[in-house]
Amino acid sequence: MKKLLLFILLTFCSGRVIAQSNYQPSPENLKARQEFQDMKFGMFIHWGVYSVLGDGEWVFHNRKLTLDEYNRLPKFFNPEQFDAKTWVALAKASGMKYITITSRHHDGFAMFDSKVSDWNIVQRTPYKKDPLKMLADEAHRQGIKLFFYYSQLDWHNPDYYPRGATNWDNGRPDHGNWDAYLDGYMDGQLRELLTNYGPIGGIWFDGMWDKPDADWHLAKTYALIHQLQPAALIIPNHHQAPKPGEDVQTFERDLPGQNTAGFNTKYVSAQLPLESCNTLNESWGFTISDDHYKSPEELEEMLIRAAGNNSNLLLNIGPMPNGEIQDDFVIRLHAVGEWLARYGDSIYGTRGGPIAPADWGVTTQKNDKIYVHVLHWNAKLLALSPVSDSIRAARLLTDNSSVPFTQNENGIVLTLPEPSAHELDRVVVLTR
Ligand code: FHN
Repeated sequence: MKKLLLFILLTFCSGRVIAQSNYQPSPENLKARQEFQDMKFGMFIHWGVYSVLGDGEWVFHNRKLTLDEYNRLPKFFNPEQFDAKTWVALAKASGMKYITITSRHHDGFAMFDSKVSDWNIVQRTPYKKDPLKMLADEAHRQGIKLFFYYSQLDWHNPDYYPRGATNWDNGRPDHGNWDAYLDGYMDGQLRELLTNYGPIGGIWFDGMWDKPDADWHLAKTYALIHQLQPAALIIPNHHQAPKPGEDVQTFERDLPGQNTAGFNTKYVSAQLPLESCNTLNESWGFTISDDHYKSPEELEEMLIRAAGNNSNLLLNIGPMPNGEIQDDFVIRLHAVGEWLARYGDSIYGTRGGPIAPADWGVTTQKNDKIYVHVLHWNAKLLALSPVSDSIRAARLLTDNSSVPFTQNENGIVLTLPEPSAHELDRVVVLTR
């Protein structure tokens, strides 16, 4: 009897692993991918106990702190001003349709109520509450999707061993149980995130690049996620071409295929939804001295160019240790939200357009419309490469006024109106 049970168990488990390597996304998952692409704009939030030091999320590593030193930090982390309602409302007012928040970063500190270890906000901080639960409830209430960032890299857990490229001597022993780290600790926490917070958008992984050659038990972890929530999307920031079981390809500080950051792959999936993440200033986690804020126009152009490259934009802010989001972020995000209230039709629900992105601008498309986003073009005439459909009308998005055009086998020529004062993006809507 025992043997039979073991046989059934092994067949079931190995079947799951094989099923993941021949991954066929479920209908719910395919629907979620479409919805993900339609959303176009998300809020990335890096928030952890490191914010107390105001020096970014890598401070543990960058200052080569010891475990004993870093263990003191949670005691100072008491974000009494945190208000989930305000955060979600800000995302909405900014025109963002989803939020991706760090459930834990490379310091391994769980910003949620985890029973897997006591290295978490409920047990180690005076705050004692679970902000991710409050955020998840509020996101469900306000109708915004919530994704959890999860760092596979861990600078705190001794079982993250052998250690990777970012290793330093912080007082951990020179031994550890890698399998226990992955199967017990990490999968245990993922199970918590996928069962205690209602339906979530997905898991955004980061940190595999620390040990690119290690066996990360991906098939097992990915199968667990898809089994617990079939619609949850797996979004890995491993900087490589997508692997079986992954649902979205993400790029860090780069548009798809443009490896200006130096660590992204140039491979762009033709099947998976695409996402590009970037920062509002230059930092991910709260950095007190970073005032290099991008202007609303720069942020809008980033979003427009992402959409023109068939990608979402996930724009990051790093809240303060008291739980507030600084005004410098709020003001700029509101401005982007106002721009989207006017121009959102040319962004939401679109896919990359039929004309290749160029310095002058990009195109997006939805149903019978092609949106020509003219960003940098001073001349009256703009020549576009040929498209397969014949164009019936060309109008300005903002006032519906007609835009003169000609079309032949060599392409389309638009006679552009003068931009109105401070207009970043002249959007010409072509109807086919
Ligand atoms: O090391 C992290 C970094 O802190 C931040 O989380 C970014 C976000 O994409 N990802 C990592 C670097 O690839």
